[in-house]
Amino acid sequence: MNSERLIGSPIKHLIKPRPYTVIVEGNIGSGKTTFLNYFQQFDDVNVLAEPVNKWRNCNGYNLLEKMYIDPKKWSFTFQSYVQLTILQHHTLMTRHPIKLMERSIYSARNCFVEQMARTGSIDCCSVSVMDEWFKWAQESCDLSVDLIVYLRTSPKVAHERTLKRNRREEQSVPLEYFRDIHNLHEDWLIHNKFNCPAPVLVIDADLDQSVIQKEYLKCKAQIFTSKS
Ligand code: DGT
Repeated sequence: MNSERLIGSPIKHLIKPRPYTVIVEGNIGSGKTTFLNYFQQFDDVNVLAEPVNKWRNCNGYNLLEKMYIDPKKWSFTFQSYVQLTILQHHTLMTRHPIKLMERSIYSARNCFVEQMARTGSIDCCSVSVMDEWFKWAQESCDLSVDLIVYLRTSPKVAHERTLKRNRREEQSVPLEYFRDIHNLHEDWLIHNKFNCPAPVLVIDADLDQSVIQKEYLKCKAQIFTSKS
């Protein structure tokens, strides 16, 4: 291809047809990782776990920890990095017919940035900058999604599971924060208060590990049927 013709071309015109794309959403501790792990066994599925380890080590800086310790100072920096690393997943090419992603640029904006804005951890100017990046990304890249799997938990269950798993940075995150993040997921995925990029499949993720496998099977059936 003539390289001159690439100048100024939106990235999305250079991208090959994308796979059937599923994003897995839900509160912190709702069981997204377990859900993704279940799908690792299928050859047709490319599973992209959330880049939380990158957020804990960005060239030696633990941005997740900084954000929780001093949200006013670090929220913008943290969210900028979240947005970058999640965009990398959205735009990642794959030979697999199905791409399964943990979280998305949509939950980063509608749930986390929104919570920060409402509680004053991030100022309006910073939100505007995030939104300009968001708009540019939507116009320039193919961020389409075919299905959203919502692992719906009560905030209390999500909070208890998070305490139990003992990720150091999250130990002092209060139940109130889980309520805020839960309510924003509900506003987005159940009450349609924000733009929702795909149909939503809701799973009762309060269910115990021993029972939830049946829910995974239903979900698997829907994903594999829809993609063909
Ligand atoms: P799981 O498997 O459902 O327990 O999922 P987690 O809790 O490992 O993953 P997730 O995405 O709910 O959260 C990882 C950590 O990163 C958690 O402390 C919340 C935080 N986090 C994730 N995405 C964002 C974001 O866009 N902004 C903010 N402020 N925090 C985020």
